Amino acid sequence: MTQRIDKALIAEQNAKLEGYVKQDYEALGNQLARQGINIDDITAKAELFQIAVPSWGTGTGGTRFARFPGIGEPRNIWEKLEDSAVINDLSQCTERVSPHFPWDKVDDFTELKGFSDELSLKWDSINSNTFQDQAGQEHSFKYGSLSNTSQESRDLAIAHNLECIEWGQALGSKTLTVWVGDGSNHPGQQHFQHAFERYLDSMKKIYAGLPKDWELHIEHKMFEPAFYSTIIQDWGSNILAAMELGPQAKSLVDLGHHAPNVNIEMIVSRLIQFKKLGGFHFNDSKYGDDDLDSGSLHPYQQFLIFNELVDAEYRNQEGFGPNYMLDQSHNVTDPIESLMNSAASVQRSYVAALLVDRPALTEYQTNNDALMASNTLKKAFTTDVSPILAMARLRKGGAIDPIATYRASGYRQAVAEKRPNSGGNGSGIV
Ligand code: PSV
Ligand code: MN
Repeated sequence: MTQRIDKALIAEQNAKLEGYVKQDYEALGNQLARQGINIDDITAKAELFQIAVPSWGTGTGGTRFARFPGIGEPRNIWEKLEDSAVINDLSQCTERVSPHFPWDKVDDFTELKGFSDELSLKWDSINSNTFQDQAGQEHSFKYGSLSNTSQESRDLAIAHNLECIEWGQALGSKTLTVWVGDGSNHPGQQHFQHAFERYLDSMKKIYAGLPKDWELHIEHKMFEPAFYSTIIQDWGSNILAAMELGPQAKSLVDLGHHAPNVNIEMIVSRLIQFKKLGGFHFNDSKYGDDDLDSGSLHPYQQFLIFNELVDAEYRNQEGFGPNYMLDQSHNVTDPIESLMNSAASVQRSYVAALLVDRPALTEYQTNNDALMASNTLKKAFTTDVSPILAMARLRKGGAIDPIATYRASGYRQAVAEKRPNSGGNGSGIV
């Protein structure tokens, strides 16, 4: 039987905190009213906010060195969905799950869709995987997939992306995200232009198979697994490829995939301007693609990205509507807890960005008042919007305190009994 969090437990836990939340909400409401902001308008927007959970994020991650599996890890997509339902039941902002194929491949996609419907979950972008060989694979991806010098390997990679679209259609998804590990490890190993031409040629074949109401998201990454050059290493190559393919192709920004200190919010602005912002993979990082929990290290950067996104929403920017998703690796925490925390952290950045006084900011920018422009952003960022987030969850039937309620439910221990340790403690990055 599907393991769920009892609604009565959520209500019981909420009852302990509801009085305090209402007091804090009222106090914040008064504070915002002085700025001409109606708190209920902001809460209504917070209630609409959605960020997808990556199916692979529900398992414990690892590094190149080792992986230390947690108890009760999901062993297949059915169990990953079970965990995702718990995350959404408590957080009320993660109704979509993003699958990764062939990791999540099943024999019967209609059955899978039926199960996700039962759990009130929907499907986000489909992620293809041509960065590793599958058992018995005839033509290897060792030297690349969509840009491989071998036509046979390229054809295999193209065919896989096309089957991903088919499976996605069965699930009701509308986006294919392509991230490839193609690149080189030695200077001179690869002819940059020819490799990029082969990549574009393959992508054109995938684009041709895209249904009219779908988008193709291209994800760039600076390095890893290739350590010298990567075919789509930055947003420059990314947008070039997206422009070459056509309007249904857009760029996806994974926060961990840039060089240190890169101004990601400015990249976001550029992509918005040219109608090429497809979506995000949120995570945080200190050194590279660390896949730390979103907002755990650079909450101001996350807020500044949302400042651009809310600004685009505010200006009704044409062609704007990116997908939001988490993509992080939980090596030392319970993935369910990390995903709930991270979803709330991203939602917090969104809500705080809604508080920015945009007419005032425009005025300061026009008058070159750098200090006050910066203070306008800081004022919104430093406002503690926790009561809005808690109220949004409460109004939607979620948990005021998702982590405490989750811990009180004993869910992890309960599933641990049904899901014996997979024993998969070899290395592996997810
Ligand atoms: C690559 O590092 C990445 O960010 C891509 O989104 C992959 O699909 C995902 O991680 C899987 O591990
Ligand atoms: Mn990613």
